[in-house]
Amino acid sequence: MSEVQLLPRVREFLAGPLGSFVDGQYQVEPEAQAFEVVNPSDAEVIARVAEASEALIQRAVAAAHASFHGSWGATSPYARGVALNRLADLIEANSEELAQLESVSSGKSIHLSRHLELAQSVVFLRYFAGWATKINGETMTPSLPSMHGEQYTAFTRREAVGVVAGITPWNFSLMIGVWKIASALTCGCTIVIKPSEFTPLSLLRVAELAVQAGIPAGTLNVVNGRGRVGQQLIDHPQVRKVSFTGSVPTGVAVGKAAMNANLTRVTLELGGKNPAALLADIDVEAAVEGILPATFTHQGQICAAPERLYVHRSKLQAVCDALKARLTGLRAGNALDESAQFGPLANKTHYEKILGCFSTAQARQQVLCGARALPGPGYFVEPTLLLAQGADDPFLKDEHFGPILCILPFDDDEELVRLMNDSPFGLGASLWTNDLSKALRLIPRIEAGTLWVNMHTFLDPAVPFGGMKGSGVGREFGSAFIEDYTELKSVMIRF
Ligand code: TXE
Repeated sequence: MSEVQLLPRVREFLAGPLGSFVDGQYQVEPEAQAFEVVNPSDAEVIARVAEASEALIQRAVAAAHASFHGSWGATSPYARGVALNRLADLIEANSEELAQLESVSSGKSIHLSRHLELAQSVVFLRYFAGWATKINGETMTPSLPSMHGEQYTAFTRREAVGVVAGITPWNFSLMIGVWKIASALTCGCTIVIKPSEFTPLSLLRVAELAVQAGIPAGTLNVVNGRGRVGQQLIDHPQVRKVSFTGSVPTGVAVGKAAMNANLTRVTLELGGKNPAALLADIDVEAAVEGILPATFTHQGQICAAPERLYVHRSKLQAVCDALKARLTGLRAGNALDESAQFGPLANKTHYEKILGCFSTAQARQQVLCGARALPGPGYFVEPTLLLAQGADDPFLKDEHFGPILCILPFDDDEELVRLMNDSPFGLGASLWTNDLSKALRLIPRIEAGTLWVNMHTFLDPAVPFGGMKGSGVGREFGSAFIEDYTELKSVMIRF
């Protein structure tokens, strides 16, 4: 077992004191209530973080508002791009420290923290930095009748919405936070971001690096705490937009609160119940090779990951055998253990939820493999395969957000489309086939914001991402994000 040793500066950071990062500096209110950060790999408390008071939240929004109407608002698009690229460089230069902070608080393997979360955060930042000088309006010629020889012209302007409240979940706290920070700042907005109380650490360091990158104090603020802090952010009259990523129930509550707070703009990236479909012509080994990491990376705690697997009946047995063979015997280990093949669930609450799912599956006798807790002080469970007991099986309906894949056979394409769309969610879906014509005919019929073919779960900054139906409102990435962080102003001129 080769466990990575924490860097001295990581140990020093964890020792605190820790709280929030507001107006260019750490702010730890001595009288504040502190909450504990637990390492999911061994259930040990690794840090204590002071929860932001309402007064500190007010100061954070005031600082963001001042920077929006001051230094950041006066920063040219080119200079915004330069600053974001400098932040990307600093995150890259400090990536090992940030990766360790993510792994000890979220249970993500150190490989995943390094090579996906940190590496991709830098890629996303540089992508968004490139947009800073390309956020434009259009000119148009009105067809108004000229009564006395007058003429008309018109144009649109894309104007930054203002102070953004970002609220993020615990699964990829740094990367999802960076998505919101980069989107907001490249458009000229400023941001107050509230990480999940389970993973409050890495974004504090990102805020500190932003100051080193020359991003003016108050432009990027981090306030830590539980849902109450998020709620107070949304209610603040100077918050013009909320960008939320998290569960469906919380997302609905956030959306309602935003509407009640003077119709604050809101984008919601919520959960899903993502289907993957293996068609009759698949190569079983190749398809299993793709489905396994898509489903079980980060112990299934990825919103876009497949939780339902529809397999053509002719391939069902071969697929089940191949999946079981690959999953049985994976070596679970500490998130800092570079040789571990499987890590812990992110927190005790989620661990207990997943154990409840296992009990249900065992009682229904649908377990093909796994469905047990693993020994050890941390929150470890077995990767699990279930056989659905019909199309209405609850494991095909409810999001569990864990290492559980539920399999159901299908016989023809019409049945497959019905099964894949039979869900209140519509975040992602995938088709696995070598029949391009069939894939292209099925793509328009599947209700999902992202449709992967012979792949699943991968994201790219150039490709918009977001949910249909109950999986969210709005899109991130690509050029789609601009709509959500700017107001479109129309100007008409008579001359
Ligand atoms: O979410 P929660 P979690 C989803 C995933 C899973 C969930 C896991 O499907 O369901 O996120 O993350 C704050 N007002 N996605 O458990 O509980 C809370 O403090 C304002 C989908 O963290 O919803 C935390 O910071 N804020 C996603 C954040 O909301 C409130 C990708 C999320 O908490 C609040 C990743 C309130 N009333 C995970 N209550 C995607 N689609 O991209 C809580 N919070």
